[in-house]
Amino acid sequence: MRDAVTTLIRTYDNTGRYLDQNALNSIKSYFDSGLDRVKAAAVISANASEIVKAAGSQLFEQVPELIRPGGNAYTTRRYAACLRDMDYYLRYGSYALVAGNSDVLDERVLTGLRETYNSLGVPIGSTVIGIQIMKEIVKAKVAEAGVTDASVVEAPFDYMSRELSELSV
Ligand SMILES: CCC1=C(C)/C(=C/C2=NC(=C\c3[nH]c(/C=C4\NC(=O)[C@H](C)[C@H]4CC)c(C)c3CCC(=O)O)/C(CCC(=O)O)=C2C)NC1=O
Repeated sequence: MRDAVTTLIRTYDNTGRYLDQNALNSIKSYFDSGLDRVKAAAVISANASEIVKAAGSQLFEQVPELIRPGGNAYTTRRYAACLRDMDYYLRYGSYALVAGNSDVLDERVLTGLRETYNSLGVPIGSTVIGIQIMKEIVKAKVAEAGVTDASVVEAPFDYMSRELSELSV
């Protein structure tokens, strides 16, 4: 599991180079956004269950067939599994936010996920809608908490969405 700094150092060490201007700029932007990323993670931690619940309600409002008979989130067990998955995306998203790097998402969340979802008939498009709804809720809460550039919270949610929807099996 790596963060922005260890990833960069690994890249430069692999070719025996000193950190150049590009590297230093990217480290600087990691530190410059650090306080905002930590604040955002604190907002997520303090509001996690509320965020997941709100995102679930919005998702089922937007795609009501998910919770109708025949829908993938129909039955209490599958409804709960869906919200649990949303909670995973939120929690690991907060780790990636702090790390400034998506490595933890690849390692702990995304590997093999498409295959699992496909074999269980979990709709990936709707899952991505859920992740995006969660991103918007987090952005609003983070902005309320005084983070001026709420765009820092986008990266992990967009990464999960992209990887889930585009990686071919
Ligand atoms: C930490 C990393 C991690 C992830 C990401 C994870 C996902 C994950 N989601 C699963 C199931 C599931 N996932 C969903 C999710 C949904 N259904 C919908 O219609 C919605 C679109 C969506 C919610 C947004 C559902 C309903 C199931 C149960 C499917 C079934 O058993 O039929 C399963 C199968 C095993 C199980 O039911 O627990 C896994 C492994 N597990 C992990 O350990």
